[in-house]
Amino acid sequence: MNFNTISMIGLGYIGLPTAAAFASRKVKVIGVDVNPHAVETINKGQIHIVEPDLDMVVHSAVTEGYLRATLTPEPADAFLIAVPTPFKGDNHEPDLSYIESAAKAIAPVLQKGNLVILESTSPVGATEKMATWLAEARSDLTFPHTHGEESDIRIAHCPERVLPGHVLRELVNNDRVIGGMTPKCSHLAAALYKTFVQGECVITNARTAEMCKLTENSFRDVNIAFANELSIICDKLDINVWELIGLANRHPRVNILQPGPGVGGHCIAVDPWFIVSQTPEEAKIIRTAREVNESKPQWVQAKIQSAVSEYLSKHPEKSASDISIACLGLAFKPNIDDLRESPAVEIASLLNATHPGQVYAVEPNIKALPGRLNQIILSDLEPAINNSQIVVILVKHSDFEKQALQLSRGKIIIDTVGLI
Ligand code: SAJ
Repeated sequence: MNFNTISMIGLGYIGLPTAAAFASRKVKVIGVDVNPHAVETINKGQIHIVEPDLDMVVHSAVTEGYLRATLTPEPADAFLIAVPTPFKGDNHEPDLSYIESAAKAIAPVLQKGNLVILESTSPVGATEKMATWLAEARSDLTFPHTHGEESDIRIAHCPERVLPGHVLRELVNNDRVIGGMTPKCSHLAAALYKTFVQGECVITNARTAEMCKLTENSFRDVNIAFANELSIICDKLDINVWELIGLANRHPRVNILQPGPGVGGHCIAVDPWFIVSQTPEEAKIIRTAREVNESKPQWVQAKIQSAVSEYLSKHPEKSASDISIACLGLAFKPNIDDLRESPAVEIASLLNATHPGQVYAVEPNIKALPGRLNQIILSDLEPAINNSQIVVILVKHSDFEKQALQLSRGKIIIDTVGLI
């Protein structure tokens, strides 16, 4: 089948680069988003998110007429859905309402022969659920969950697996897992991705593809939890964890990740819970890893509190309100502006609520602080460190690497990322 026009539903961190990748191969792409600001910005050939080189690719796709954004779905040969799947409630249950809304929005324009692909990270069974929502809205069409290979509409789950900051390169080069609801669905979806994917398009079924994405992020979470637990153990035993990991990693079959202030972002800090919420009795290591990583910010806060006490014991004439703290970095990982689920923001927020003295935050990639850091001053590196007695390094931004150590001489330093 020829894909003359494809429609991307959701023009965020994944949807927009994917739409641009298709458009750069001269496929007509209709991008759909509920956010009018995103639609307007894209139609001007600009972007509303931060991702290296994406601005150039979107600009040429729009000016050459291959990419257009709109608020309402229009007919196309294939629909790709890349909307958020956060969790709801206290039990970390996945919230599929964005997928449901997307399915209901495209249902009126679906035509016999169309392919629908779910790219959003999803709990196992979400693709089948999406098929039932589409079928409910279009009783005149047949779908794979009831009509198998004979269905009018083909459906597949093809999870995105790209690393923020390297999205354009990884979209093209990474292997792609293609989970069709039937083999024909898989083959059609693989043919579509071959438009721009140079990695291998590996075919499986929808449930395995859903679990594969959750497995990848849980694997990373478990491994980071191991490093974070080691850092707490080493702190207690007075061992430098960075040196220890460097030494252990010289073993040919050991490859320990890096400890940090916790795990952030909208993927690794979220996706493992989808496995835990579906199989709570069985997912023991995955749950514990989440708990270890989620508790790391409180551990860092306790370290800061001990540093305050240590300072006060040496300066009995002072009180905690005389002590200023500089927090270096707020983003969820180095050299990006994204604060979502950031452990650094959580630590700053704990200080905002509890520390009576001044707290400074240094985050070169943002222009304003989130509202919940209302007592904190956003500052440049040098004045923040000069004005503080305690320096807490929360993100390994390359901007900090040159100066942080020199400026921090004589201060109490809490280095959660091994910068120094
Ligand atoms: N982190 C550590 N120590 C490490 C590595 C990372 O503490 O050794 C922390 C980071 O600082 C950050 C968090 O983990 O707070 C997550 O960062 P990351 O770079 O590991 O991953 P993300 O969230 O940017 O992207 C992940 C990727 N998944 C995997 O590497 C298995 C990416 O390929 C996925 O596409 C993405 O999640 C997603 O969208 O699901």
